[in-house]
Amino acid sequence: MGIVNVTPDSFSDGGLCGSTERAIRHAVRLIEEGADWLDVGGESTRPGSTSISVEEELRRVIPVVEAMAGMNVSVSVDTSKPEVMRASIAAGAAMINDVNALQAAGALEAVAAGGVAACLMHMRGAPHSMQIDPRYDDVVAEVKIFLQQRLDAAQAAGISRELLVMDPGFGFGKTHDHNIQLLRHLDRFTDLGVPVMVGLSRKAMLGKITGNEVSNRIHASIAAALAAVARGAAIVRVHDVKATRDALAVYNIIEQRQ
Ligand code: YH5
Repeated sequence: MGIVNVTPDSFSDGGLCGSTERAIRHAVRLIEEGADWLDVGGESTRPGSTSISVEEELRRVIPVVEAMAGMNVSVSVDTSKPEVMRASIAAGAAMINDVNALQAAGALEAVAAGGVAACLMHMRGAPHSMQIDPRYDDVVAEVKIFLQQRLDAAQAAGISRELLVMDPGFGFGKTHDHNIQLLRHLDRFTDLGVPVMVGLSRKAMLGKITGNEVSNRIHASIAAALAAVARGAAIVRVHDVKATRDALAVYNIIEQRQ
């Protein structure tokens, strides 16, 4: 799954024409690199970030989702807002990727009514404060219980289990050690019976290990993606689609999986 961020162009007048065009060009490139899915997001959920309005998020995301219709890719939309979920589904999205695991009022209903897939991610706290001293007794067990509860809630709301994906949420309210524990023990999530997705690409934990800035984390990201797939991850959400595909092609042949 290739990442398509739609955030305002800091070089232009703050209008969205430039950033829409840039996002669409980037999406086309990721399709050419072999992405099966594109994850389109208009709101930054990086640590410390603050939220944007529904109207602003719709203005950023919907033109890009519409442009992807008819291209050879499935579209996921990274949002926590039910209004954005509904509009994205109407525009052709096949999955809602929610870092808030459909906990907003009306979110479960929006996905259920749309009949699309959903990725439920674990986050402790909210983006503006989640990295302030996160604590767990047993991070793997606690994240797993949360995801189990959200899967049950989604099913109870009428979303078929076949349409659900889960994600432990690397970097979302976790220390470096929590992130390492989650990746090391990722195989413990597979018995919940839904595909596991991971987002490790270019994240701070890779910077901490290698000492590299975000612009130079591609090799570390590949290593993390392979480690996740080796432990049962079915979907890897990445910036560098071609490099990840090449690495997985080699890995999968060795593991006799293709
Ligand atoms: C995720 O893990 N992450 S947005 C900080 C970085 C690099 C990347 C430079 N949406 C996930 O990608 N959805 C995001 O440091 C996500 N899983 C799912 N399902 C954060 C992001 C990033 C943040």
